[in-house]
Amino acid sequence: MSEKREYTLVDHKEPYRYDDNGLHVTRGSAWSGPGCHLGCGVLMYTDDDGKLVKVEGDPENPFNQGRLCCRCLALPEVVYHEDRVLHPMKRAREDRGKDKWERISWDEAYEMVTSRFLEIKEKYGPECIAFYSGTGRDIGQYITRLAWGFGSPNFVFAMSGQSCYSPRVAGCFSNTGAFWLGDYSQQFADRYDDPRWECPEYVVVWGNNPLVSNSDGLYGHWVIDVMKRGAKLIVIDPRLTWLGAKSEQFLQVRPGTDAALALGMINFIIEEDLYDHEFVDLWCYGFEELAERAKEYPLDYVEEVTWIPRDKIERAARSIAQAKNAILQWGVAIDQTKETIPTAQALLSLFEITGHMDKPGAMVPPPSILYYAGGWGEEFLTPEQKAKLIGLKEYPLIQMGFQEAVTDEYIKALETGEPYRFRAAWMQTTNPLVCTGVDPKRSLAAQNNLEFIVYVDLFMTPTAMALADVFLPACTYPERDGIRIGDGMQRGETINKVIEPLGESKSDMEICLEVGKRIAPEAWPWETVEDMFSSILEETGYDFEEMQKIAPAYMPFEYHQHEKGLLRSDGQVGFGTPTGRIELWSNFYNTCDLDPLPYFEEPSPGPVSTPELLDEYPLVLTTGARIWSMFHSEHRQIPHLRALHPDAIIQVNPKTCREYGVKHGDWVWVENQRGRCKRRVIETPVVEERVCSTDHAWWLPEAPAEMEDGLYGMWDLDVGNLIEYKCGKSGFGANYKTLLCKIYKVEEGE
Ligand SMILES: Nc1nc2c(c(=O)[nH]1)N[C@H]1C(S)=C(S)[C@@H](COP(=O)(O)OP(=O)(O)OC[C@H]3O[C@@H](n4cnc5c(=O)[nH]c(N)nc54)[C@H](O)[C@@H]3O)O[C@H]1N2
Ligand SMILES: Nc1nc2c(c(=O)[nH]1)N[C@H]1C(S)=C(S)[C@@H](COP(=O)(O)OP(=O)(O)OC[C@H]3O[C@@H](n4cnc5c(=O)[nH]c(N)nc54)[C@H](O)[C@@H]3O)O[C@H]1N2
Ligand code: SF4
Ligand SMILES: [Mo]
Repeated sequence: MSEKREYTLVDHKEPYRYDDNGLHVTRGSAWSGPGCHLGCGVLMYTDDDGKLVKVEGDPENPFNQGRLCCRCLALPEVVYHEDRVLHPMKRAREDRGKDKWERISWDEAYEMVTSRFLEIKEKYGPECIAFYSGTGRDIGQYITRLAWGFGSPNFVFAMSGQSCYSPRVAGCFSNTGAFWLGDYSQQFADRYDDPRWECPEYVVVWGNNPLVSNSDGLYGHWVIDVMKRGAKLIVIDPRLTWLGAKSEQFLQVRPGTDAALALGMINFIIEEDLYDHEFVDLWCYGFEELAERAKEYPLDYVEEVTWIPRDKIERAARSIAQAKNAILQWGVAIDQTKETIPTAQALLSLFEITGHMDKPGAMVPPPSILYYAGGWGEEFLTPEQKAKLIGLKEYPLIQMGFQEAVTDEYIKALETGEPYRFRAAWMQTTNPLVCTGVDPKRSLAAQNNLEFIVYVDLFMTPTAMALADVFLPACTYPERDGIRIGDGMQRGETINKVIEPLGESKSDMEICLEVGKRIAPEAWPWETVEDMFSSILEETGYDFEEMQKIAPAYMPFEYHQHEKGLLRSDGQVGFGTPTGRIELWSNFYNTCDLDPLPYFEEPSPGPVSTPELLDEYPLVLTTGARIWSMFHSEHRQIPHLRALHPDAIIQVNPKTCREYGVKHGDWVWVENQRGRCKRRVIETPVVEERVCSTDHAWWLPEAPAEMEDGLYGMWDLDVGNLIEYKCGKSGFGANYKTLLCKIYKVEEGE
C-alpha cells in the first residue's frame, strides 16, 4: 500500500452510518443505476426491515450541499419497481423479439457466456466480440477492462460519431494535452469560501442546459451559486432556457452554426485588438494562422449564418474578451453536430486567445485522475489487437477520445463482415435501439447479425426484447458498493450499500468481476469486489473500507499549472503538446490529415446546404434536449417521474403552430426525408419560428412488448427514425441536433 495521500476532508458530525429517529442513515455518493452523470452526496434512510425508505441530499457534502433532484428523490420507486428484472434469463436466438424468456441460474448464465465467448475467441479472435457501454456511469471502466482484458479492442458506445463528450475530450487533449473544466470551486472542500478561488466574471453557457442535465461533473446549481456571487451569464442556445431567461445576454443561435459564431467572435476580438497578448505570445502556437482563418468570418456573414443580430455577437465577444475570467460551460450540443471537432476547436480557441485558461474562475485542468479513470486495463491489449479497433485506421483521431470504435464503421462491419465479422456482443448500461443509436431499422438488422448478445440492465428494454439472448439483472446503487472516481474534479467518494440486492440481481461490478475471472483471469485477479476496489484505490494509500469512512476526500489542487511544469510529463513549463504550447494550429489534426484550424461547415441537410428539401421540410429540428425527470430512455415506468413528463413532446413556436394548423396538446407527426415520429405539441415562444425542439429516447414500458406488437411503441416514437448514421470527417460527431422536418396532425386511429 502506498503512503496515505494528503486529502482535505469534511468535518462530519456523524460517522458514515448512524441512526436518526428510528431509521438507519448511510452517507454516501449517488451514481447509477438508474443513470446519472454525477455522484451527489446522499443520505440514504433504511428501516429495521432493511427497506430503503427515502433519500435526501447530504448538506455536509460540498458537492451538492444538500440539494437533490427529482430522480434521486424518487429512488425508492425505482428500486422497488415491479418491472425490474430480478433473475438471469435466456432465450433461443430464433425467439429474439418475442417475450419467450426462460429463467436460469447465475451459474448457467456465466457458463453460457464463458463458453460462447471463449469459443469465439478461439475460432475467430477476441476482436469479434464487441463490448458496449452507454453514457458515463461508474461501471464504464469495468466494461473497458472486460473488453481489453479479453483482448478485444472493440469498446462500442453506439452513437453515430460517438457524439457525446468524447469529441470535446479528444479536441482538448489534442491541442492542449489536458482536459478543461469550468472552475466553480468544486475542487475545494470549503468551496466558495476557499481564499484561492475567484468568482468568474462571465459564465458562457454554450449548447448546455446545466440545471436540467447536471452533466459531466457539473452540478447545475453551481451556475446559480456563482451568479449569486456576481457572475454574469451569456447563454447560447436555440431555445430560451430558464438560465437563458436569467442571463445578461441570450444569443438564440441556429442549430449547428456554433463554429461560425465562435469564429466570428474570434475575428472581431482580433480586429478590435481585444485578445490577451501576453497569454497568446507566451503560451499559444499558431495565432497568426488562426487570425487569418477567422478573417473568413466577418460578422455580417456570421449574422446571416447564425440568425443572431450582429450587435449581440459584438457585445458577447467584447464581454468575453474583456472579462477578468470566464468559463466556457459547453455541452453536448457541441458534440452533436457532424463537424464537431472544428466546432469544439473554435469554441476553445475563443477562450484561449482571451486567456481564460488555468486560473481561478476560468477553465482549469482537473487534478490528476486515478489511473483507473483513464484506460483501466489497457495494458492487456497488445498493439496488434489495438490496431484492430474498428474505425481507427480511417479515423486516427479517435484514439484521443475514450477509445471507442467508430460506430458508423462498426454498423457497416456488422452488415458486410468487413474487415471482419462480429460474432457476439456484451451490452451493459445501454439501450442502443432507442437511445444511442439512430436509424433503428438499419440498426436492428445490423445487430441481428450477431450470433450471441448478452445484455445487462435493471429493466427490460426495447433493445433487450429485440436482440438479447441472455439477460443479466443488475441492481441499483443503494444495493451495492462502489467508488466514485470518474468525471470532473476528482475526489474520493464511495457508493455505500444500504440494502440487499433485490431478487437475484447483482452489482454490475460483481457481474464484470465474475465474468472477467472466467474469460480473462489475468485481468481479474481479485477474490471480491471490495478487494478490487481497494486495489483501484491503492495509489491513494487508503483501502475501500477506510475510504468509505473518510469520503468525500479532496485532492490537492493548484492554479497556474502550466507555469509550474505540472501539465507536462517531462516537468517542463507549458502544455502537453509537441510545441509545449496551446496549439491553435493543431499539429495533431494535421498528422491525422484533418484541417489544423477550426472552420464552419453548414449542417447537412440544412436550410442552406440542401435548399431543395426546404419546400417539403421547412423547419429546423434539434433533438434530445434533456428533461428533469428522465435520464435518456430511463424512468418512463416510474410513476412520479413520468407524471412530470408524460408524453414525447415537440416545442413549437405559437406562430408556427398557427401556420401548420396545430395547437398545444395536439399529436403530430414530425417527419423528414428519412422517416417520422409521433409527438405532442407544446406551443411555446422559447423556440423561434423556424426551429423546433423534440425529445429523444422514447418508448412506452406499458405498451405491448413483442416486436410484432410494436416493441413498446418505439417504432412510432423513435426520433432516430429521422437520423442517419453519418459521422464527421474526424470520425467524431453526427447530426443529432441539426435536422430538417415538417409537422402535421396525426389522424384519428393512427
Ligand atoms: N436523438 C438523440 N439521441 C440521443 C441524444 C440526443 O441528444 N438526441 N443523446 C445521446 C447521448 S449524449 C447519450 S450519452 C446516449 C445515452 O444512451 P444510453 O446510455 O444508452 O441511455 P440510457 O437510456 O440512459 O441507458 C440505457 C440503459 O442502461 C440502463 N442502466 C442505467 N443505469 C444502469 C446501471 O448502473 N447498470 C446497468 N447494467 N444498466 C443501467 C437503463 O435501465 C437503460 O435501459 O443517448 C444519445 N441519444
Ligand atoms: N435529466 C437528464 N440529465 C441528463 C441526461 C438526461 O437524459 N436527462 N443525459 C446526460 C447526458 S449523457 C448528457 S451528454 C448531458 C447533456 O447535457 P446538455 O449538454 O445540457 O444537453 P442537451 O439538453 O441535449 O442540450 C443542451 C442545450 O443545447 C441546446 N441546443 C440544441 N441544439 C443546439 C445547437 O446547435 N447549438 C447550441 N448552442 N445549442 C443547442 C438545447 O436547446 C439545450 O438547451 O446530460 C446528462 N444529464
Ligand atoms: S444530479 Fe440528480 S439524479 Fe444525479 S446524483 Fe445528483 S441528485 Fe441524483
Ligand atoms: Mo451523453
